[in-house]
Amino acid sequence: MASTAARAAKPHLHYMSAWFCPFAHRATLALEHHAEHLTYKWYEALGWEQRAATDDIGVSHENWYHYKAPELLKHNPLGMVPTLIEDATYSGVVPAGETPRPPVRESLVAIEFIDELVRGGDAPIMPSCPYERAESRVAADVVNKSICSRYYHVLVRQDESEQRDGFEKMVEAISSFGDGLAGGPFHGGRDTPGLVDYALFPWAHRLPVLEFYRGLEYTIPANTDGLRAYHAWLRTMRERPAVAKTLPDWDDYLAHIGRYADGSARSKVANAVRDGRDAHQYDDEKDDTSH
Ligand SMILES: N[C@@H](CCC(=O)N[C@@H](CS)C(=O)NCC(=O)O)C(=O)O
Repeated sequence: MASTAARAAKPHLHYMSAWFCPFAHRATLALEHHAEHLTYKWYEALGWEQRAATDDIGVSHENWYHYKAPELLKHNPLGMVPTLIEDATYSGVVPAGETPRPPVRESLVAIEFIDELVRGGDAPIMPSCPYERAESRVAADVVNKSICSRYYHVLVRQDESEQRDGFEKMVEAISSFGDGLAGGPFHGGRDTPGLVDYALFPWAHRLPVLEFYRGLEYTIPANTDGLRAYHAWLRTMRERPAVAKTLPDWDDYLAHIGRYADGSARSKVANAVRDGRDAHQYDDEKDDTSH
């Protein structure tokens, strides 16, 4: 009985993350959103090293993951962050009669999982209505494919016309997201951030990277109602204390993402985009960086 009670207490998670990773940032936002209702331990689980170029990519080097934390690989052999592991499973002290629980992976799933784990806490991330939940999931998927994936397209593809085309399509999608704020402050007209806001924010925050690496003509414009609403949303999101504390150091991030901007990064996402696919179309085997 005592051990069952321990599992039901305030959840404690082991969080495989990486400071630069916008996918992991989604999980961090959800964890901080519900920080009063759970605790977590952060593991910096990925590291990069420079190697000689294997393709003609215009630079003499490539950047590969040389390090994946043993804890990450033990619990998620795919070696992807974010990965969340429950405390009992991580420590191997699973209550008698119970079984270890599977790791939680995939950033959009992680947001929903964290919300469910604390039963929505004081301000649920997911709507209570099943129809609205379904709609949120579809909207988050649209944001992921039409905005987040295009960030990698503009960075990793080295052909200027491809970069421009990806950027223009991304701006259209951002304008649609702004329309979906429906008067705001958050997606769907909500008072507190939900799945779609957290799905997009890590990339929205990072988009000024494009101005730095591609030029001022890659600034997100404010020439439609939707885009103006988007900019207001972004300011509101950044000002929330639970969001502000999750932001990576900007100079460090700029240096990190330079690997994507010169096409030299070799991650699953970067490999897919180098190969001409969208970032969300990476293949866990074909694009794996460990071989
Ligand atoms: N679809 C995954 C993508 C996560 C992802 O690409 N994470 C990167 C770090 S930003 C990673 O773990 N890469 C390891 C690799 O490519 O081997 C999600 O949404 O969680």
